[in-house]
Amino acid sequence: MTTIASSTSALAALLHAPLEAPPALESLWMPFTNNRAFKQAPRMLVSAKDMHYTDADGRQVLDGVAGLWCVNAGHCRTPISDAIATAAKTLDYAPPFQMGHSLSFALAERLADMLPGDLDHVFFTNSGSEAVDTALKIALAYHQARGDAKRTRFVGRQRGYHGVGFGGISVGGIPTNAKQFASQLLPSVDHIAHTHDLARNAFSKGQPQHGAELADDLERVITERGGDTIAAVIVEPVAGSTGVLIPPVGYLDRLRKICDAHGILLIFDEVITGFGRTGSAFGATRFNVLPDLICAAKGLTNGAVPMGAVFARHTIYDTVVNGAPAGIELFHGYTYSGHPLAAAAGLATLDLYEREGLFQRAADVAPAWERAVHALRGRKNVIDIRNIGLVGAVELEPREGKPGTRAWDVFLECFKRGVLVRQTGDIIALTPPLIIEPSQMQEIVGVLGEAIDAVA
Ligand code: PXG
Repeated sequence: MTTIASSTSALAALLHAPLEAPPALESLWMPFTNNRAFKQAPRMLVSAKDMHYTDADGRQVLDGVAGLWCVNAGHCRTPISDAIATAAKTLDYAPPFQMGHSLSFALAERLADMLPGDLDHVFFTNSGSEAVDTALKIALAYHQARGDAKRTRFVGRQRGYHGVGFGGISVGGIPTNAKQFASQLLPSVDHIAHTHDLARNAFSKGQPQHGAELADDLERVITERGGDTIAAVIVEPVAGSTGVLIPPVGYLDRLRKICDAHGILLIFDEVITGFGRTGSAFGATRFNVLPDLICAAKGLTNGAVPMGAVFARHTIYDTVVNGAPAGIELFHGYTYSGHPLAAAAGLATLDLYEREGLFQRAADVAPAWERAVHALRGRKNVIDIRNIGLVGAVELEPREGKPGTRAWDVFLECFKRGVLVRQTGDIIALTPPLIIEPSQMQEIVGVLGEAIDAVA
């Protein structure tokens, strides 16, 4: 039976449906989820405010992961909700092709003002995955516009996550994400070594000391393929999804230098590192390395409306757009590029970040965060702890023959005890909203410690 939930009260009733009368779960095909297990034992959220979710049992759950690395200013912030409501009532939708509206232009200008160096043009998408595929296309278009069309290859990195488009899974370095689709990946992609090195860097605080030389793996690909065939290298400044891999001191600078020496564009995928996560506006500003293109999403709208973006250096826009013959310069775009609700959310979000000084706040509380997460050192099965800005990760010894199951059980234990964390492999990732209080850091780490102890 289908219930049409369209009135505000019907929507509210659905959201708050107690577990005794849950909606039927079968029809929804859930993303990146074990559907069968979830539908046997669902974990349903009904509302959120600031640092907490409320679940279907009415329990308060402390959000240790900012939703999914996106709710940087905390949940249901009134200025953002109000901005979205105003846009929805004033300009619900405007076509982005050959038409404009002031919100998307204003947001682009605002972003250009806060971006480092000459990154000063913004192309809007609706997700991080779309931002990645857009950046790859812009890289190809740029070289073509320069009359260097033989630069068609891309280089990604092992353990990179760049979303789920065909471009993103091709440059990404997660074999399980590509396996089902291996027959149709992009044809000209190489991967350089990742930087995770527990033998040398276990329990590093902030950037690990060892591993700058791993950037030289790019030289291997250049020797093999020819530097003049490579369009772009794409990396996350801090790899998030594969378990918080923090760049060794000097690594990103070295990557930049090698790219410069060979005319290769450097793309930073900042979908998680953007908007304050590392204690600075972007990873590029935190690590003081200027990429040619930045992919963003998540914190751009505080997660409240889907939106992604690519930020481009001046010369890239200038070459592709001003160098083109009259007519459309880039054959790319989305029906919802710069959607009014998303742009309104973005403007309100950037205001809130600025008004509350949240990027600086993340930097200010980072030492307390570091102390809190590293206090878990010495617990059973903990083989590494690492942190940067308001990101933390606790890596566990995998169970023999059952990788990932130990951290999964820890995730479940934490949720049972009222804290939401994120599991990836045998790593627990922590990325709380930037408004977190010291007592809440203690609560997250305390519960995580109990959960680790409770799980064999
Ligand atoms: N790039 C990076 C670096 C990401 O982290 C994407 C691209 C794709 O964004 P969209 O909006 O298309 O999902 C992401 C997404 C996790 C987790 O648990 C992280 C992401 C998505 C799902 C789970 O770490 N990041």
